[in-house]
Amino acid sequence: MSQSFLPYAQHKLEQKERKRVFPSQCPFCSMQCKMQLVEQHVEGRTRYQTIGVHNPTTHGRICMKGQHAHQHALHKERLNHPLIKRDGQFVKATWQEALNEIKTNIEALQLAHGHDAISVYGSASITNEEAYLLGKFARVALKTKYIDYNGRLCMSSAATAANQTFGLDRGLTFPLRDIEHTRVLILVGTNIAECQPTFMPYIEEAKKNGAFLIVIDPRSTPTAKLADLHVSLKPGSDAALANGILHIMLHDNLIDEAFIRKRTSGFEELKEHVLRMSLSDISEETGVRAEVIQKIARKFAQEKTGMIFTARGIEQQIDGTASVRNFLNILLVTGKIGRAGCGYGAITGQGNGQGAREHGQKADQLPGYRDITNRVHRKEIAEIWNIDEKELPGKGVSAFEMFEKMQEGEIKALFLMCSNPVQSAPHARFIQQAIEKLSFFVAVDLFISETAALADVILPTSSYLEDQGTMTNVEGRVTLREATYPLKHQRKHDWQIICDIAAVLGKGGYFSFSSAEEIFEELRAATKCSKADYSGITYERLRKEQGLLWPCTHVEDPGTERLFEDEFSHSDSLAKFAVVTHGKIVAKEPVSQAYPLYLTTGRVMAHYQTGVQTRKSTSLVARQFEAYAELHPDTAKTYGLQHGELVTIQSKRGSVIMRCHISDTIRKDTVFVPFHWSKHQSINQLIGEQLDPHSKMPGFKYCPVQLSAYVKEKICEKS
Ligand SMILES: Nc1nc2c(c(=O)[nH]1)N[C@H]1C(S)=C(S)[C@@H](COP(=O)(O)OP(=O)(O)OC[C@H]3O[C@@H](n4cnc5c(=O)[nH]c(N)nc54)[C@H](O)[C@@H]3O)O[C@H]1N2
Ligand SMILES: Nc1nc2c(c(=O)[nH]1)N[C@H]1C(S)=C(S)[C@@H](COP(=O)(O)OP(=O)(O)OC[C@H]3O[C@@H](n4cnc5c(=O)[nH]c(N)nc54)[C@H](O)[C@@H]3O)O[C@H]1N2
Ligand code: SF4
Ligand SMILES: [Mo]
Repeated sequence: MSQSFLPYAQHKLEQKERKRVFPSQCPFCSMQCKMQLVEQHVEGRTRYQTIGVHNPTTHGRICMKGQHAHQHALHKERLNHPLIKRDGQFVKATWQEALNEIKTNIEALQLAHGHDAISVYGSASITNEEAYLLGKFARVALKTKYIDYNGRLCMSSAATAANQTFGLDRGLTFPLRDIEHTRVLILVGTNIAECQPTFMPYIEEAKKNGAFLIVIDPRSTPTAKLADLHVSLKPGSDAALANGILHIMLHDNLIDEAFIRKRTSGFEELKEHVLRMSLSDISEETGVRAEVIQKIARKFAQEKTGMIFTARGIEQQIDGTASVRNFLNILLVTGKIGRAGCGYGAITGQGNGQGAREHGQKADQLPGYRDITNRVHRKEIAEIWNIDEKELPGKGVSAFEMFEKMQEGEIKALFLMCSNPVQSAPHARFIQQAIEKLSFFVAVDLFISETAALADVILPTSSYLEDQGTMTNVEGRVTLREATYPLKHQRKHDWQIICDIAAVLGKGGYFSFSSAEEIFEELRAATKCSKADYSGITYERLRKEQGLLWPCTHVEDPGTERLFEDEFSHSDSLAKFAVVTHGKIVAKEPVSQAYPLYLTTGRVMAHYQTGVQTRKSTSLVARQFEAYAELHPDTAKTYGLQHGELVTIQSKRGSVIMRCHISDTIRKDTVFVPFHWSKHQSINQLIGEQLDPHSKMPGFKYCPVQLSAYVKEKICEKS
């Protein structure tokens, strides 16, 4: 019987039954927009629609990426079962076979070369529960010191700077709604309009209330277009610019002396240092006119309230930590932190960019921001994990340094969860070679990414639609991602995979969890009395209260919206000024005749990270299907390039080929390329291996390059 002949009531019932609604949160950025996937069967076809759901951070808004996220999660190329590589080809395997393969290889390698022969590389796109468990897995099941994660390439400079200046690292020191009440906003190297689109209404509201918006970026991005003052500085010159601003503030006495006296230390050294600087030198170094530097300083100092936001533009530099600290100096000299309408915001990037850096995935860290070299902290965690403190390994090395150890042969195996370093880490060719040298490599992913393709075993995991857990969003708000879409085929959650491997390695007793909530309960205990205290947070409270901002120390604690109102987190309660001698922090590769332009890299609205997910989405690919090089019209003219023509971009390490996108939105000395595409468009082939000495962040936003029109004959010559 065809549907149209069904009795009306039954017909309605079937229609209703055929509509299913699945709650989740977007798998992409740190806004963690709450959403629902609506699955509807209409006339024999299944239709999907993603709709926003009200919540205190994004109020039901979603952007184009969130709207189309299901397209990758439901894509036919999603991995359905474990794969094992045999004679260079992946073959379908059962979990038993895959787990046996892992057990045999790990045990043999550790027997021959010690525990540290195995490394773990994690992610800030997994849940808090999984980030916590991965850290425990490395230390308790594998007993290796080598664990780090992709957040090292993301927020490590901001985190290090905040720790050094304030003694604590929580992305935003205030709740988002405070933004509406500020008088002046400085955004440094952050393109919120494309990278956290549902954040923008907060800034728009502030502007409506009269706030003055300053955007510091070498490009006139959609964010910069909203600015009252767009400062198009030379890439990599943020530390110098901040010194210029400080120079004027101190020279003109535009400072909050009472705040400096009561709440900070190290001011005299800073004053002496910045007063010695010459504004004309700084203007030359930054490419920013002295009057503009003066305007920023005066505007920010003279308004009653102000906020500074940073993101990867200033942070992904080999002097990123010092550069951020210098902007924090500006907040401190003007006394603009710890009260309403004021503060610092490091805009987190990945969905769990905040939480995943708190619970032990970093080389030197134990849960709750505990220090793995601190005896007391080690004891506290050893007790929770029911092991002897002496069994805990020591400090490892940062993400890029782990690849160096693979290349050197010290690390023999890699367990990779939720990252694609062959495309996202600097000096991509080196990364690929380092991975190829491994004796054994396991990747856990949704797809066969560029990196997973090199693995010996790939394990199929669940997505944001299926995997429940907590995610700490841009605000520092811990949210509960409900996820009820059925787990299909042979896929398992990341946390189940960790538990299963621990079990075959004989450590199942430490990993006997049967739900994410059970892991969260252990995480609560493990973070109790730590800097990032989650002990007052429960799943029940998260459901009822729609998220809680940490620290949250007991079940009656409403959470902490604004930090540093009375004291900073250093033992003396004071914030620390830093003397930043720009230009002398590290020796950067200079632009030269051979490599005369600055390359800077970043993102476009429609794609996410290495593009493994968004390149599977037809709607997003339709908006942007390939990489491009953004060039100023005068630069294009110098190199004889037309809009849409192919250009070769070359650095000391490699070259890429892509189309020119000619636009006056960029400085004449700068080229911008997004990093979402692979192979000959993978821009990280060009980026250098130098790291920030404090945060170990690579310089993704600064690389001297040469351009040339791509000539087809070149191929012919070779062939
Ligand atoms: N659409 C989209 N959204 C995303 C992501 C994505 O991949 N796609 N990824 C998420 C993640 S993980 C992150 S970390 C965030 C990143 O968010 P953002 O940091 O905002 O994004 P980027 O494009 O990397 O860089 C920001 C800006 O820095 C500018 N910039 C480059 N060099 C310099 C410099 O030397 N100084 C200054 N002041 N600015 C400079 C660039 O022109 C760019 O506009 O976005 C998150 N959201
Ligand atoms: N040139 C340049 N390079 C950069 C940057 C830049 O601005 N410029 N930005 C850097 C920054 S900020 C970041 S954060 C990094 C990001 O770098 P990556 O972490 O390498 O990037 P992603 O594309 O997010 O990789 C995530 C992988 O995990 C898979 N995945 C998705 N969800 C899950 C899950 O739930 N579980 C598991 N197991 N797998 C999953 C995806 O399919 C994908 O293969 O890139 C950095 N690299
Ligand atoms: S990409 Fe970010 S802003 Fe867009 S829907 Fe997802 S979480 Fe929200
Ligand atoms: Mo990131």
